[in-house]
Amino acid sequence: MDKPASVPDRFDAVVVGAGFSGLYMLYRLRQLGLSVKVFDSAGDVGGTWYWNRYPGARCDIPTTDYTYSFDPELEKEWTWSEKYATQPEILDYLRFVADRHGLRSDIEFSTTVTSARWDEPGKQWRITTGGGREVRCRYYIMATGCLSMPKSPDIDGAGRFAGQVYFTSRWPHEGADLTGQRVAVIGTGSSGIQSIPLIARQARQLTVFQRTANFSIPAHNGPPPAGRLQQLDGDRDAYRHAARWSRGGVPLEPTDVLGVTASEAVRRERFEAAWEQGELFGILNVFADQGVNPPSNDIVAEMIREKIRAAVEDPETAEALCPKDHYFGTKRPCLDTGYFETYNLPHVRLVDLRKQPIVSITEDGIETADESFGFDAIVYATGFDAMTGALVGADVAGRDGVSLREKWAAGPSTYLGLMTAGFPNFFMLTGPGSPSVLSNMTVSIEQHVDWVARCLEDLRDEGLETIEPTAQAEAGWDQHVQDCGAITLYPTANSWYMGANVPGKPRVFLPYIGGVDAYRQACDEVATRDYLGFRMTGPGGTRCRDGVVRSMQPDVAMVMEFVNALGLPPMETLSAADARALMTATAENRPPGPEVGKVTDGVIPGPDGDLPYRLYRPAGPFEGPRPLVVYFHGGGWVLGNLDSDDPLCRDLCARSGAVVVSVNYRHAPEVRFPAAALDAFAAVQWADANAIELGGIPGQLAVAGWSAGANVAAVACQLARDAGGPHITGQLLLCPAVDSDLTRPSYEENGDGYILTTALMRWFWDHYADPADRGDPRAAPLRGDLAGLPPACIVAADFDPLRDEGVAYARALEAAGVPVRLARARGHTHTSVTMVDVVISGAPVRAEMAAALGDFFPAAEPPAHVS
Ligand code: N01
Repeated sequence: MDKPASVPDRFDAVVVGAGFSGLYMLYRLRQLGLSVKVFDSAGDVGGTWYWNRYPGARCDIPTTDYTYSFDPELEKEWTWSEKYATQPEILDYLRFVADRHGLRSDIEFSTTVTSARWDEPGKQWRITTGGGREVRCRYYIMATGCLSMPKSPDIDGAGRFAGQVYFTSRWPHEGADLTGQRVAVIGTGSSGIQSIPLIARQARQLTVFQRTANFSIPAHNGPPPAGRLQQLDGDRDAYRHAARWSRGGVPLEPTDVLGVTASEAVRRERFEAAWEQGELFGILNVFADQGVNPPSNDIVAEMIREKIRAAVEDPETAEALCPKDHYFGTKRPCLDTGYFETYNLPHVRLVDLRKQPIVSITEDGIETADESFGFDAIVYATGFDAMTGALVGADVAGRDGVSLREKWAAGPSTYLGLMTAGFPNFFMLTGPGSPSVLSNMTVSIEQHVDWVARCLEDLRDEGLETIEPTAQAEAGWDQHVQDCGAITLYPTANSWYMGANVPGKPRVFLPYIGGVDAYRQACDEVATRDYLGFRMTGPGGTRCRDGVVRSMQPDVAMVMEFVNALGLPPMETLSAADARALMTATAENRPPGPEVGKVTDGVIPGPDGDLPYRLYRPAGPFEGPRPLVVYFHGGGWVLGNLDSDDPLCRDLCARSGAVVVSVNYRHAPEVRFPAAALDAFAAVQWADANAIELGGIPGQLAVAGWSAGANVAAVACQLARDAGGPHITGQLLLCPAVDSDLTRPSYEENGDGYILTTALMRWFWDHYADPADRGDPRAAPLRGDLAGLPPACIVAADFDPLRDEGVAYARALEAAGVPVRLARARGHTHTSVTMVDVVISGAPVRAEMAAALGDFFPAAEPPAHVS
């Protein structure tokens, strides 16, 4: 019997989009036995490949990789004709997949979803389509793609042009015949760069309006690479597995060659090989550090510019085509076929909008600041409101009626790029915060779809009805996504990755750059840890294991992984001499730290003989006196010397503009407590007495130290107060050891696996002080009288066993009336902040330390700039 028209259809799941992700989602949901409806405003399957039909449209990942892997039979039945297939061939492929699996019967084409509302009492979504029809579903899945919402042409007068107007992203299905016409192309991203050579073949006159010159490398298209086919034919499963666990979704051996240290010959060889290969991941992998280190990036960028200059005959045009305003890779590089050579054709002209901006589009052409151009056709290759445009444009409102647009007004916020709090049972495929556009999309799509399918299956098995991330888990993931971006050069560019191409869009790094492999691991971990960070509800109540899946800084995690893989013996199992040798050996190849003005070594008289010191004077024109910082190295009173903390001292000196005097103190077990503390106090007295000779400003003397060095610095402050001088203006304590009680929770939480272990801390104490002495404030300054001590800055690192005692010292100082700045080294370990130029995320912490020093010395000269 027919249902009355007023009763809405109900499905287990509604999917929006019938491109790569929507089709596979439908396939997987059907496998679970769920009822599904897919809506797409297009007339057929294909998603991005349905719309982007401009001449020259191809994928930019080799098509052998840009393909589904879920159906081994499909892989056998379909062969790609080219290394980079054309849009019609990719569209044919998707049609073939849809037919092969009979997917069309659950897809409604030419149907736009206009709104979606979460119905809390009904625990369902109410979806409205263009015709005003309502359907209901338990799960609402947006498979709307990352580059599907065209950016409106934000150019004055755009509506006035009387000639033909084309958008690369909405190219007419019947094609566009530009033969003999005067054509303008605006935009030189991938779409422009792919279409310009082909448009030039038809047009009588082609004028390209370029706002930003873009990096592009030749695709060297042709048959699929033989080597790749051999690998696939040899062991397809192994190849696909390697892709799933690679950084970008295409198997690739990451290089460890650093651009800055490689020889000229190696640089050239690696670059030329990547150039010849013509693959994005290859040219992004010339050097391990090109994505994070400007000088290394410049090497690759300059080599590409050389190629552009060689390809383009007119030097002025060549120079205008050379990208200079962004680091290579930070805007998506393009793959082209004859793009730069096109400008050698007599009827093709480049207009550099940086020199003559467009004033307006007129009825018959384009007016720039300098010229009026007449055209028959204008092609907009101006890009997309990427990653969020299609999602917020779809009018989705979650619990309490809050829309996604409202929630994301300051930038998207997601958990794993898959879901967002306040929107139960709402999934995004390749959403912001997932690797998506930085990866081979098909691999990322399959991973997302598989994760969602597994999640829905688990919910069903457990009798649960809804799932939604917690605020804590989501905030943690957002932070992790930004942390991963922040250690790269990507946020420096005005790219669509940053939302910078759309006027008014919040500037946020949108994709997850930690890698497909790391991302997959995080998603799997969340699921296996009982959906960590998700709240699930069902008739039996609510289930939630709240938490943050990744909170360590990504570069710290990489260092930890590297160190743990070395399999070094635990230090506490070594003799002091062997531990010292190991520490020296591991520091051998580290970067030296920033340049400073002058470094001099000397000795000072200690309580029992001379103590070596090293003085760092900042660079810069100012020759006059500077504030003075007496610094004490870390190493558990057993290890360390002037060299061990040299990069950190340089960094502190360069950032703060102070003279830093690093003093070596006597070490245990040769000389035990209280020698180190007494040496530190003596060093401070000496520095105060010799401030002028050291280039210091009398009366502007601070102490600083790391770990055990921070311990003796803190003790020196107490001894100075008790002795009535010298006057210390501030104490900067990085991850200080301030108590001998090793039972605080951080000793348990962070006791193993982060270099400084609880066992090693015990070993240090055993070497340094007898148990009977460990309550003495000169060993455990937390136990001393804290009144009247100098203002303090204490840095406590999240993954440090000593974290809680640092925090306790800050609280105790505060309680005693001492001004305290407690800085959290978020996501750091006991050692990572000191790893100058290795752990990039440590730089902001050290900047805060330098700022704290600046606060101790209000009259200090402005420091030399250190990034
Ligand atoms: O868009 P884009 P796209 N006045 O944003 C310019 C994927 N894709 O469609 O850089 C003047 O990259 C804009 O200038 P600027 C791929 O991921 C893949 O080309 O903002 N100019 C820029 O030059 C790609 O990255 C494939 O200063 C204006 C251009 O228009 C992504 O889609 C093929 C302007 C837009 O470039 C987007 O590529 C195609 C204005 N008002 C696309 N507004 C392959 O698989 C914008 N521009 C190969």
